[in-house]
Amino acid sequence: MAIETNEIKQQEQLLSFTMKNKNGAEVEILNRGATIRAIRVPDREGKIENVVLAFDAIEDYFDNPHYLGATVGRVGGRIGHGAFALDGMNYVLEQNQGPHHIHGGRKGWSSRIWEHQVEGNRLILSLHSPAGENGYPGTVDVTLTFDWSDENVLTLTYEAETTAATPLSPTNHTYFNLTGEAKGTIEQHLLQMDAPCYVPLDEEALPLGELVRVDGTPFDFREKRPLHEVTHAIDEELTLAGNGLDHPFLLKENGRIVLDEPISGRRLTVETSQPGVVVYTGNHLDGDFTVAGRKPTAYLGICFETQGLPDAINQPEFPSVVLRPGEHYRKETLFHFSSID
Ligand code: G6D
Repeated sequence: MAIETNEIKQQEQLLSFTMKNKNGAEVEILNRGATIRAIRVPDREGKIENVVLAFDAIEDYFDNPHYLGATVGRVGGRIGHGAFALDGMNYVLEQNQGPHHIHGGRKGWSSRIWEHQVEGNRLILSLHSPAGENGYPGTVDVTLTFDWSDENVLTLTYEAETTAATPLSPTNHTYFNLTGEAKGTIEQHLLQMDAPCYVPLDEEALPLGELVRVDGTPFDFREKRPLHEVTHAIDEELTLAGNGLDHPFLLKENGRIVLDEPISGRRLTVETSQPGVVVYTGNHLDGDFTVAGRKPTAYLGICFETQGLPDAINQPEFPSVVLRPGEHYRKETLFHFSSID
C-alpha cells in the first residue's frame, strides 16, 4: 500500500492523501482540518462506496459549519460560556455558538492546514497551537496519525505535549452513513453501545454536569436498537436536542460501539481509549451544499465524537481533560469496517 498525494487547490495549499489497501478499500484525508473526506468500503456484495458524508464541492471545506469529517480542537464539544478556571487563573475563550465556546472556536483546529508526513502507508498530520490560540493557555504540539489496514481498520492516534496546563480533548467529527453514498438516512441503522451512563443537556445543549444511568431511558443502547427510535421520539430530552441524539455518553472500560446497516450489510465497530463519546445523529444538518448529489437533511449521518466529555473543564464529576507540562497525551480511536454476515 502506498499513499497518493494530490494538490487540490494550490492557493489554499489544500492537499488530499489517499490510502488504498490490498482489497481496494480506501481512505481519503485532507490536510485542512485533518479532515476525513472519504472511507470507501465494500457492502455485502463487494460494492465499494463512500460511507462518510463529504461535500461534492471541495470549496465547501473552506466553510464547514457542520464540521463534516473535520478534526476539532483543542477541545471538542462545548465549554460553557467559553470560560474556565485552571490553577487559579481564569480564561475566556471565544463564544462562537451562542453564549458558549464549541469545537475550539471559529478558527479552531478544523480550519487549520496541518503539516503532513507520509511514512509508508501511515499519514502523520501535525499542528503547532501557540499559547493564547483562541484563548487557550500553553503551546500545544499535536500529531494525528492515520493508519489504514488491510482489514479495513482506520486508527486515529492523537499525541500531544504542552508548555502549560491546558484543557485538551480533540476529536474527529466525521458523519457515518453505511448505506453508501448517502443513499438513505441513518434512521434504519442499528446501534449497540457499551455505555452505562449518558449526560443530560440543557436547552443550549450544554451538559448539566451529571452522569445518569441509561437504564429505563431512550439513551440505553446496551442492546441493539434502530435509530428511528430516537429520531422520532416524543422524549423531552431528545426533542430538546433537536429530535435526536446530541449527547455525551460515558463508555464502559474497553467498551465498543457497533453500528449496523441491514440493507448493505455493512458494520462499523468503534473502539477508543477515550472515556467518552458524543453521539450526534445530524439533527441540525441543513445548508446550501450537496453530499453525493443530494441536499443535506437531518439524520443523513451519525457522528461518534470520541473524547473526554464536553465542558469537562468545568465539571468536577467528569474525567479530567487537563494536560500538564511533562505529560505525554496519547489517545486512540479505531473505526473497523466489516460485514454483518
Ligand atoms: C450542533 O449541537 C450540535 C453539535 O453537537 C455539533 O457538533 C454541531 O452542530 C456540528 O451544534
